[in-house]
Amino acid sequence: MNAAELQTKHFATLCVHGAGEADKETGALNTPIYQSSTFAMHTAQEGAALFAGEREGYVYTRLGNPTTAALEREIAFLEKGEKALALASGMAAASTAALAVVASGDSIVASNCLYGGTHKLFKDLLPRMNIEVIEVDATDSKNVQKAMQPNTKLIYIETPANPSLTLNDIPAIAAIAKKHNAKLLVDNTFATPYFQRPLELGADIVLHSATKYISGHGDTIAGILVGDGEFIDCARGEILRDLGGCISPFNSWLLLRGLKTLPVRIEKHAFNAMRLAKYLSFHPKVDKVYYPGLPTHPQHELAKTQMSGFGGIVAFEIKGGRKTGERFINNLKLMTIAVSLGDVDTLIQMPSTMTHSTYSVEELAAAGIPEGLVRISVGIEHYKDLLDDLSQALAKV
Ligand code: LCS
Repeated sequence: MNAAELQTKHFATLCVHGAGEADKETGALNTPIYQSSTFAMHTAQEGAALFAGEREGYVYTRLGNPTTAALEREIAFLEKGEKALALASGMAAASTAALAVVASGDSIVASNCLYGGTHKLFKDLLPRMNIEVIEVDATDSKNVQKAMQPNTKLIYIETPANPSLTLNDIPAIAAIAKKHNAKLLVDNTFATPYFQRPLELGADIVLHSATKYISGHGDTIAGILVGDGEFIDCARGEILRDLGGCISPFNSWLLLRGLKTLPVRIEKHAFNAMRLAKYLSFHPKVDKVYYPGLPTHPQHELAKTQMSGFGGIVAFEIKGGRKTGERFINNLKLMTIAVSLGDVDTLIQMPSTMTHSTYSVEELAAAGIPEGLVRISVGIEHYKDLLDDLSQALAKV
């Protein structure tokens, strides 16, 4: 089936069938791993034409690779974008995207609740390059509007956000970006294109830490950007080319494999997450549960309009705060204490001292991340075994 016909099919079918292209030479249904750093040229003139951009083709894997290109075609297809760029990590994607859009003297308006690594990039490295980052509570789009400056070129949000699970209104913020001639980037790591497609909602750029649900198995670090041709060509040709954060062909292949099972995995993650969220919300030792699928979530209505499911991450506050939270975590038997998320295994951690330890006490408070918050990346085990583990560990605190 060709790509145009496939576009009329359901998302799960698109994931399995990819962008509709079997290997032209061999018919191999799975894209081979082109584990080659360089590509032979037939003549010196061909090499010159490739470097001059007068001819298309592979030159060197930092600049492009057939396995990576298959991944990029597929993710662009799933996110409904023109082009995609795969990179070595989500952070390589974040820094590459920022530098493709802003330069010294420009500013970025960003959500004040982002993955701790992205927050650090915005707080430390970009300001050293004379790029100002203004962080606001983007759960209220009016704060984004108020923060916009004449030199603002990029709005950067994460929805649902890590780890507070707060949402940002993508269409409303896209309208602000458009009015100010800025680009809107949405980190779509938590939702995946299965539950949310920001480009269809007006965003300009989508970012993934593909380390998470796209890989799905906890065996790869990778990042992806999706956007229009001009942006992706700039990100590849002017930023990745110089900074060098390219993905390996093997990791691209792992992501291609991961994408095939994304729909079944994410459905199961979300099914399990809802059960854990409900259980925790009735538990006497739990103060508050953060999950966009619960009607008590302050943006549950927004979640229903811009997402088609609520994802696999649940956070909660245990009565007694950080010390009790630590004791609870230490008593778990099945869940693994680990950062990262989106793996088939359930992973649990405390953002304030781990993934978001780059935040100051004041920044944690502004971002709505209590010191004792516990974040669970709910895996695809049987949910009853996960509930049993929560129950026995909560009984011990
Ligand atoms: N964006 C989000 C939403 C993330 O959660 C992460 C990593 C990144 C970007 C960066 O991606 P990476 O370079 O790690 O592929 N989040 C992590 C987390 O919550 N625990 O460990 C890493």
